[in-house]
Amino acid sequence: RNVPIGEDFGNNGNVIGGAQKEDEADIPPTVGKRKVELEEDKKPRKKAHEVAKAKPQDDAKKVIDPPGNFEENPGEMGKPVRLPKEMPDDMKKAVDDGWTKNAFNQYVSDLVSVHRSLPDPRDAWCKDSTQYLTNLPTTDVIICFHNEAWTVLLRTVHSVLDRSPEHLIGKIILVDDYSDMPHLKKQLEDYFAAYPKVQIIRGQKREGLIRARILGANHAKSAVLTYLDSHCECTEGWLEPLLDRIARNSTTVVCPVIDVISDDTLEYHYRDSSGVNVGGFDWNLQFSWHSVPERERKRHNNSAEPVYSPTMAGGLFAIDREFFDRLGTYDSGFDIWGGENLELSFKTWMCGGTLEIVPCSHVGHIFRKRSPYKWRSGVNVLRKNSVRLAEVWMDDYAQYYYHRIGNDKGDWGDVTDRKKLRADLKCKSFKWYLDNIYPELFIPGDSVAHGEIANLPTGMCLDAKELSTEGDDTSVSIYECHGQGGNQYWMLSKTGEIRRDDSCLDYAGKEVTLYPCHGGKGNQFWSYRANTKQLHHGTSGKCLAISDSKDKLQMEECNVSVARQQWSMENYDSS
Ligand code: UD2
Ligand code: MN
Repeated sequence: RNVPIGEDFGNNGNVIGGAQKEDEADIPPTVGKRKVELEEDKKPRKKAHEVAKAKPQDDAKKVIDPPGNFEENPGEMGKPVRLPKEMPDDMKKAVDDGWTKNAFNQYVSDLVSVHRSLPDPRDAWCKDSTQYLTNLPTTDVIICFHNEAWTVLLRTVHSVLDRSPEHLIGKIILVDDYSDMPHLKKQLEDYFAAYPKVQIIRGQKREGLIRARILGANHAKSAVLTYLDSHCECTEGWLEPLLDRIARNSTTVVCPVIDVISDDTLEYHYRDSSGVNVGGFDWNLQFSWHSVPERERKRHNNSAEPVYSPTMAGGLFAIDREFFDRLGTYDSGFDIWGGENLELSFKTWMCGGTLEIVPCSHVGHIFRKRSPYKWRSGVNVLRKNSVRLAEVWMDDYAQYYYHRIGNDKGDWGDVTDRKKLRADLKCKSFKWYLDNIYPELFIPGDSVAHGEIANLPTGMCLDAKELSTEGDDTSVSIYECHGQGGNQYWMLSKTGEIRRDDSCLDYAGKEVTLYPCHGGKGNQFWSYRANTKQLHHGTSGKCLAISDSKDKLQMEECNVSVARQQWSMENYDSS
């Protein structure tokens, strides 16, 4: 129950790392394509040789058109493509297959031009090109993929070619992380033969995205490396504001604003710069989004200026190639997926760089609700990566993550080299990072108690899933104490909140729920009386108790002699 891979990780904001693994049998061959990709009359900056190349040969076996008078050029200007509710059986099957294979609506993607137009999401201020240096460095764009859908991958590459100044792109390096989908074999080389900037590199075995990115970097020659996921779309003017920051200071690592491309309709959603978020993380070492903190807002006159971000989401960023090398690129002991974004974020800040989100640069990404590809059977990959991260970079603060995973660290391999890297670079402490770069993060050691909240007579513990984006399951229940942290990990703050990261135990008169912490006490205010072991609730004056049937929580009149109101708090420190 403590968030193993395979469960929904439940994140704030967009689903990043909200994916769950699927360890299924081999992916069936692709079906269901149609001719719309060929009808390219609307694409921006079209070059003659780019036309009529988009159709994957072996996918063309079975062409299923949507019925009736379906839109002519669906998805242009980032508009949503909505399939009819009633679909013929073969079409419905093709749609379902697309979802199964990709965890997004591949059928819809196949209807949309790989050169489709997008809205321009930039603030007016960003379009004044005189603010960017004229002599910008060249970048190689590295795109790693494992079993990506054909039209989605092509659209990613074309959005780079179509919407970047040609002289700023050195190469586009496609790193195939051992895909087995047929359209990603020779057909890919054939297609990109007409595009001299595009280079394809094949891994000899499944490496995972981290080692695939290192492989890509090893083939890069340009001064700057820009990484993108294989299901992105770059918007007009995305590149210059990123390169400008690096040209001014080569230790600045930059991320675009990541706009949301709907997994279902492929609609392109964006917000103006007042809606920009920065990256954080929680003690489960999961990435999370937050609004720009006040202290950071104050540094700027204009909300479109680059903002400091404690962490990056991971997939979309640009970095000076030499600085990346100096930081030891990524830890090559990380497998498949996850944690590398925090590793790069922590060391960027701790080892002399800065990490920024650049609101003038927008790139869209298809956020998926689950991970469609195979991970590694029998290994908790994410935990292994996170333990390596914690061992090397987090000093004493690693204990909070370990507590959260029931101190079950598994086998994380050898990190001697990574520790040496950190020592050689004379990087600052994790405490420095928290104090200066991420002071908003709630530290378990600053709380009155952290760990389990157990009902003494029954051995049952307060238990709740992470608050999910959809806000579906916010109820708090009880479950036998398991000592594994996870869903039974709580922090009692000095201000009387019972927290799980940014969620708080909340009672508004009905159920006890998890709700985003608001800092206003009220329904989220609890006081623990160590002598009577009761948990008093602020506004209601009631006490937290376990029902007589011992299967749920209830709030009731406080009574010191009632055992079901007695709780013990792990790591309780009344001073
Ligand atoms: C987010 C990041 C992703 C990465 C990940 C944590 C964004 C928008 N996305 O998850 O880039 O940092 O967090 O590790 O910030 N891939 C491979 N080999 C594999 C698995 C994946 O090449 O074994 C490719 C995959 O095709 C994709 C990229 O790596 O292009 C990222 O994978 P994802 O899209 O499943 O990750 P995502 O967006 O959920
Ligand atoms: Mn992705």
